[in-house]
Amino acid sequence: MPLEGEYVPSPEKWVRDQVEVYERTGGREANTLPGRTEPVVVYTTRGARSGKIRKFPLMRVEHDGRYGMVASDGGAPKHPTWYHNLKAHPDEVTVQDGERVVDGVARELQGEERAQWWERAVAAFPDYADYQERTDREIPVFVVEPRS
Ligand code: F42
Repeated sequence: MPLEGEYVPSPEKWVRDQVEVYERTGGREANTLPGRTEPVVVYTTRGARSGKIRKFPLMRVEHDGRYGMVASDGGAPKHPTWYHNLKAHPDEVTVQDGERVVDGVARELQGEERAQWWERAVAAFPDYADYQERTDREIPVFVVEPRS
């Protein structure tokens, strides 16, 4: 079930355009990071304060039907806003992977489990390792598990 509420597109034009084309074409277009070959998926979450619907692409980190979300924001000094939104509403997340849309529950990972998903993330998108070098914060990683 899609999340209900008012959708507010990202203030970043490249992000909102990618979401719009990806959703419109079922992931046949706008399905990589611009200028790269690695695939993306599109997440839908709820704003922590506004309660409004937020959508954004992340690199596709998939394993056995579960999805890893890496809050790298290119190695920025602060966590992206969606990190806080997801912590506030972990049970309101969908992931669109091509034409497949999965309702899930997100969980921030720690320790061994984070290390395992971090390895998968870097295998999917090697630049994550450079992003970690650029910032003092430990880049958060979530797993999204489909609702049964
Ligand atoms: N970002 C990543 O972190 N990791 C990736 O792997 C990644 C890949 C990627 C691929 C393609 C692409 O187009 C973008 C990609 N990005 C990736 C960028 C990602 O999509 C996000 O744009 C980025 O992580 C920044 O996330 P952000 O949530 O900080 O976005 C900002 C620009 C934003 O949307 N700000 C809104 C605003 O209006 O300022 C936030 C609004 C919001 O969520 N408000 C909350 C609410 O309740 O509604 C309250 C906020 C509060 O202050 O409490």
